[in-house]
Amino acid sequence: MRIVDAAVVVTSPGRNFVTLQLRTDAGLTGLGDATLNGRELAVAAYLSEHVVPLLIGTDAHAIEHTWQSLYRGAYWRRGPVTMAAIAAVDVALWDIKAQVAGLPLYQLLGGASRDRVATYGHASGRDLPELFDSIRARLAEGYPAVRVQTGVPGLQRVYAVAQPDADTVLPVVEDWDSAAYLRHLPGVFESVRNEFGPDLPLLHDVHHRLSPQQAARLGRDLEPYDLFWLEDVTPAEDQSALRLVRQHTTVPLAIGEVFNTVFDYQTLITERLIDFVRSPVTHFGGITAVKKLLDLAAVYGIRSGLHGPADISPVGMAAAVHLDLAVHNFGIQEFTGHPPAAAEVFRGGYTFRDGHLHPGEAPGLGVTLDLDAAAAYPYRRAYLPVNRLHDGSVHDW
Ligand code: CS2
Ligand code: MG
Repeated sequence: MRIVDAAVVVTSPGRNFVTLQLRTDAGLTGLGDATLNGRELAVAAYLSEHVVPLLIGTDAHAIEHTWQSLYRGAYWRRGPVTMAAIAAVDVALWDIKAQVAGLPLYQLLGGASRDRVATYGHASGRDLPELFDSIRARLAEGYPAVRVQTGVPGLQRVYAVAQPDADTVLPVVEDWDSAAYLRHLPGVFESVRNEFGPDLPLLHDVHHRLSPQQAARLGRDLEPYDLFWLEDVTPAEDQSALRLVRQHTTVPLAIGEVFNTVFDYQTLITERLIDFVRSPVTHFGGITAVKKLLDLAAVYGIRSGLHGPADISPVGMAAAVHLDLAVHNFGIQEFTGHPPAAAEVFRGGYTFRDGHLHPGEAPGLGVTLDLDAAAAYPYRRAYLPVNRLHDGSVHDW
C-alpha cells in the first residue's frame, strides 16, 4: 500500500489547527495533528515543502522506517517544527494501519490496559472566590483532578488567569514577579485544601519561571498540600536544574510539554529527577516516539501526564487517548476540550464522560476531517503571550 497524496490543512475554528491528511492507493486516509501554537504556518510549510514530496510513493505500512527516514534523513534533527511535522506523518500512518486491521488504534498498541482514561481540567481565578467557583465548575463537569492557577497580588496579567484581548494581533504582554508569586501561592493551596478537603488531586503549573533555588523552596512550601504534581518549575532546557530541586523536596515533579525528543529527558529519567513525562504526541514525533519514551520512563517508575490543552487538536488528542488507554504506566491526561466550532471540522473521535476519556471502537484514530467545514474557518495569525518584569525586561513565559 503506497502513499499517493497528502494535504496540509490549516483551519481556525475558534483557534488555529494544522492537520495532515495522507491518502493511499487503497483509498484509505489517515490524519495527523501538526499544530504548533503561534507557529502554525512554519510546520505547514515544512510539511508541504520538504516532507510531503518525500512521502509520495512510499510504503504506508513502514511506520518505523518512515519515522527514521524523516528524523535521521533531514540532518537537522529535533526542534518543535520538525518534530510536529514528523508526528503528523506518524499518527496518520498509524491511523491508516489500524483502519487496514479494522481495529481501533489502541489495539495495535497492545490493547487496553484500563477501562477509561482519567483527566484533569483547568481552574483559575484572580482571587480565592473566583478560583473556588472555577474549581466547583470543573468538579460539576466530572473532572476527577484539577489544575489550580491563581492571580498574584500586584500583578495585572498572569498566566492562565488573564483573559486575552479580543483580536490582538501582536503578543499579549503579561507581567511577572517570582518573589510575589512565591509568597502568595502556598496560602492559596492552603485555602483550596481547607475548602475542598484532602482527597481532590490538585496540580499546579509554574510554566518554567523559577530558578532551581526558588523551585526547591516552592516545592517545600507546597508539601503540606499534597499536590498530584508541580509542573515545569524551571526553564525546561536545563535538565541539571532539577537535580537541585529534587534534593530539597518530595513534591512530585512533571515536565516535558516543550520537549521534542527522548534526549530532552535523558538525565531526568535515568537520574529519577521527575515523576511524570508531559510530552504530547503532537510535538514529540508521534505515537512511535512517545511510546518509546513511555517505555523508557516505565523502567524508572515514571508515569505519563500528556500535554492536552486546546492547542493539541482533536486529532492529536485522539492519538493521546489511544496511547493512554494502552500503556501500563499511564498517570493522567490533561484535557480542556476545544472551541465548539472545532466539532464541525473534526468529527467523531474520543468521548468525554464523567471526567474520563475513551477513544471509541471505530477503526483507526476514529476522527474524520470535514474539508468544507475547515475551509470556512481560514487561518488567523496568533501569538502566545510574553512575560515582562516590572523593569520591562523579558522573563520566561
Ligand atoms: C500549558 C499550556 O497546558 C499546559 O500545561 O502549559 O496551556 C501551554 O501554555 C500552551 O500549550 C502553549 O501553547
Ligand atoms: Mg503546562
